[in-house]
Amino acid sequence: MNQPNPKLTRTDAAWLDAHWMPFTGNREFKAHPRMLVAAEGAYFTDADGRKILDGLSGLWCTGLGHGRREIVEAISRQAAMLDYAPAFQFGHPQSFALANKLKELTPDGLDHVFFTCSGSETVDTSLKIARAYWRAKGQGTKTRLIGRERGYHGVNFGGISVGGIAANRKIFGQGIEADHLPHTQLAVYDKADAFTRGMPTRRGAELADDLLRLIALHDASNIAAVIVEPIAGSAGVIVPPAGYLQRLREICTANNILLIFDEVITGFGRCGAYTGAAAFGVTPDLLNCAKQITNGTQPLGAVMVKKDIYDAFMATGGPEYMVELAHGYTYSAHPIACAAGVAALDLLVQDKAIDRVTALAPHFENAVHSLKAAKHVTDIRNFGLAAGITLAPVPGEPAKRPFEVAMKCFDAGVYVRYGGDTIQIAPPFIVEKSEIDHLVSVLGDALDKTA
Ligand code: PXG
Ligand code: PLP
Repeated sequence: MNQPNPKLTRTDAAWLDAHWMPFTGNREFKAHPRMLVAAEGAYFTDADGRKILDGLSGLWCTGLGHGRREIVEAISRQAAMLDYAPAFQFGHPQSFALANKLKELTPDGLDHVFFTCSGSETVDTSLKIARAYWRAKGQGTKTRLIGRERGYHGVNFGGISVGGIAANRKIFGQGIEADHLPHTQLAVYDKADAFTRGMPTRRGAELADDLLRLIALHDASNIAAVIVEPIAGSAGVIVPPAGYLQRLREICTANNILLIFDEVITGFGRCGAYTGAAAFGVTPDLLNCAKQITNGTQPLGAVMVKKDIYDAFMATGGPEYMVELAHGYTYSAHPIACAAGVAALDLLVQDKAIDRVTALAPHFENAVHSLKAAKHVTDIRNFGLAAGITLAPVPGEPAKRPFEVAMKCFDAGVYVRYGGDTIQIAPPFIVEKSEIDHLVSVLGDALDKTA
């Protein structure tokens, strides 16, 4: 394995302060740096040479494990062959190969792919396409966007407007015109729904009917799209109640409203299917993905749209030399990112990763639900290889306990993610049952040792 450059592993405060780190307690981190210097398979290596089990697949993006040779080689070959090509008005073969691969692996009908460089850009791109689509169809009043409480749609202005995590919205001023469906974290409404395994079946589909209230309030002639994550990931793995997504689909179709699935986390394996759409049997009009496409090795996202949407732009775009959609990024369909995507999706298929997630899911479910009796735990939700564990809050400091638990896990050689009042786990698809057991046992100890 490559050795880290000791000159770059300085941890003195003056050196660390130059980087304002994202979604990080900078003061805490810089006092107690957790420096990762290498990774292979299901493990990181930290600056002290310790092996750390990767319990969240990076940030939900490295399901095939780290350092996969085929992806590394594809990246290096592409960097040597064509490091960059202008994204506007020119093409290169990798983007077309990747678009066709995405089309193959996702539900029928999502036939056209617009590339971006992240999940957040993907979300804002999808919202812009939705508005522009209605305009192209002569229905330019359809501009309002409907998200959902507890939804995470990245951090750009469109994404935080439809997003439903209060802390990510409140400090940034007013966003674009949006409204929100109620969240589907059932145990928050009724404790009897805590510790539901997999998809809730007792109730919850009726929460989709709130869309009818929003339509009555704003009128469908003013609404462009509804955007939801099939499973809300960041908010703590909130699994859709049985029938809920079907109901949203029916109401959107009946009222001429586009349905966007934000599959940045659920796409390409996490649910034991290539998409959440496939796992739950509901096809959206636009499907957003990112993260797992490249196995986390290169920043890349994609909006997939139905033929009717693409065709509407082609039909109304004016003379053929004219741009049909005034949107795109310098790095849209970056050749190295696309090469990584092609290699990673090939591996996903070759590894039979979907079968592996499906086979591991029952073991994972039993393991995480064994924490029901652990200290502080008030709810556990799971699906595929993802789980969210809600902890009783320290009064006034809901994020404190999850932080402390995650740090204790890290000290014990296991990385789990904490956000709000939850701990999230999402091990790589290549994980062994014994590693799942180890992860859960370390987490259980950390919970017990936390005040
Ligand atoms: N949509 C969804 C559904 C996401 O989960 C984004 C958009 C934004 O993607 P980018 O690439 O701009 O970060 C996400 C990202 C966590 C966690 O710990 C989740 C995300 C990112 C980082 C951490 O839950 N989701
Ligand atoms: N800001 C300026 C001044 C630019 O010139 C550009 C792109 O040319 C951007 C922002 C957008 O950058 P990107 O295309 O990487 O999103």
